[in-house]
Amino acid sequence: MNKITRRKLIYGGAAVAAGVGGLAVADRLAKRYGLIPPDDGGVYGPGETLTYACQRLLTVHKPVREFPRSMISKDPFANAIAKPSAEFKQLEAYGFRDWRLVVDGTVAHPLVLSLADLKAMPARSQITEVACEEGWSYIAEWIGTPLSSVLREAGVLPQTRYVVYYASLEKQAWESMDIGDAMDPSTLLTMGMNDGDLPVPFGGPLRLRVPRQLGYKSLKFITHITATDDIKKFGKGLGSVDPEYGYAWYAGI
Ligand SMILES: Nc1nc2c(c(=O)[nH]1)N[C@H]1C(S)=C(S)[C@@H](COP(=O)(O)O)O[C@H]1N2
Ligand SMILES: [Mo]
Repeated sequence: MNKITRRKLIYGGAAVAAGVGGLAVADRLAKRYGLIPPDDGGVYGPGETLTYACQRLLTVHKPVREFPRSMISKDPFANAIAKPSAEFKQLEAYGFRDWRLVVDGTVAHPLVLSLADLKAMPARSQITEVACEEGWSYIAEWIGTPLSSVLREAGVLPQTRYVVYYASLEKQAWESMDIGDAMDPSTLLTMGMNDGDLPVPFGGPLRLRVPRQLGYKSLKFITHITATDDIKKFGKGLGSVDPEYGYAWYAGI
């Protein structure tokens, strides 16, 4: 039988059944500090609340782990992607000239940005690790602009609690993070990797790198970012599809 992976579960539509006992202490701690993740409710809820609350309490001021240039992986592994759509191939054929990123939701000025617009924003590069929940990882340099600079440019409103991001050019996928992670300087909208343009297999033209969490939060082919005060309005209200399959919404590393 084939190994069951997160990818097969999430993109293959299989159901998962499991039971986890209640962790009442975590629940009390989390409630006291207001650290309830959107996937608090289900069978994994108490565990997810414990993870999120502990990470938040212990690592809130800890910067992301960065690596020396000498540790950049010689042969980074690009995980399989679905067949790009005809729309994507068309955009690629024109060097992504007509590609756009939409930024909307709880912002004062919704934005429609081209790659040139994004490249004109404050640049940052960092050497961080992509760690897949399946156990492998690699280190690369990522070049882009902090998500925070785009959110500030859009005039993100004070009621914003989460940022939802969508990939649509390869498969329909979405993820979200809390406003704290969204404003963290390590959360980058990347257009470059290891001194070149971000290659398509690694998510080019635009990938959201979330190096403080597992690889699955770093969605490739980002086309839409929505700020929100109410994560329950999205999908099944769990913050992403991950919790529907038993994977944490907050996947801190
Ligand atoms: N659009 C899109 N983004 C994605 C995925 C995907 O299949 N499609 N896979 C995720 C998973 S599970 C991991 S571990 C990382 C892998 O990143 P890599 O291909 O650079 O190794 O990308 C994430 N982002
Ligand atoms: Mo992964």
